[in-house]
Amino acid sequence: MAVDLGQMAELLIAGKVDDVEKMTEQAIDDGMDPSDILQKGLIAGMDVVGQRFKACDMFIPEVLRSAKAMGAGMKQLRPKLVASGAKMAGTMVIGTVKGDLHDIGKNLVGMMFEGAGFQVVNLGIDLDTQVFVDAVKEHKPELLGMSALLTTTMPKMGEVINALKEAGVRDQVKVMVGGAPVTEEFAKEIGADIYGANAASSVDKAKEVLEA
Ligand code: B1M
Repeated sequence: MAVDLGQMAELLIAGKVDDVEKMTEQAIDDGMDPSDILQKGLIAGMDVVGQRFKACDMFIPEVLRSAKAMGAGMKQLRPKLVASGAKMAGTMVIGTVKGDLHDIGKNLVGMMFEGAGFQVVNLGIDLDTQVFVDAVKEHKPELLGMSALLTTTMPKMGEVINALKEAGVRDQVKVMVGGAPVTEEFAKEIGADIYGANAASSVDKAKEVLEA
């Protein structure tokens, strides 16, 4: 019987880590489209978690279980999502800015870029401005990606861009910013090159800018 992605979303909401992992594995074995599993199963569940969290209908420990379930599913999906990336399209350094611990979306974006053939250096979360600058100097990436999920941490992205200028490396790298509260307008305001609304469209936009 085909895996029910609606049920997968419900299990994610309920924080059933092992069940979500097994179901994702089953869906992959059944030959389901990895992007359907991601969108209609995992992300659909996480959207509901977000709504309930906002409505104070779910609390941090429960949200963390759901996030863990999402991570377990993504671990299974990862090889499928990156499999299509045959040739190296360039290097991308990505991280979540200082004060921000959210990493699910950032990791997803990183996976999509791996899938598109980029070598991805994932720096992690809660990163000092200088860590981004040092990583640009060390890895000399074509692309620097920053993620922020909080309105309070978004300004850190502008600080990193300014620090890249001060370090004399701003012209060597295209900067992409994204995350739920980030907008195209904000990206322009802080001088980013690319605004990424979601993982899939970010890859297309970045390729357009890098190939221009
Ligand atoms: Co947090 N949290 N959280 N949280 N959390 C949000 C973001 C919030 C919107 C929830 C809400 O109130 N509705 C709200 C922010 C409000 C605001 O600032 N406007 C919020 C809050 C308030 C908080 C705390 C302050 C709560 C508290 O302690 N009182 C706290 C802050 C901790 C901190 O960071 N310092 C907190 C903590 C947490 C947990 C630790 C419990 C957990 C994070 C676990 C983890 O990441 N490992 C958590 C979670 C899970 C969420 C929600 C529910 C889900 C986020 C998520 O993973 N979404 C979130 C509500 C929501 O967004 N619906 C919420 C799924 C993911 C695939 O989507 O991350 O948006 P997203 O990524 C997308 C796009 O945004 C884009 O592509 C991705 C894929 O399509 N994208 C990029 C993201 N980064 C990109 C980078 C790019 C390009 C595109 O280029 C580089």
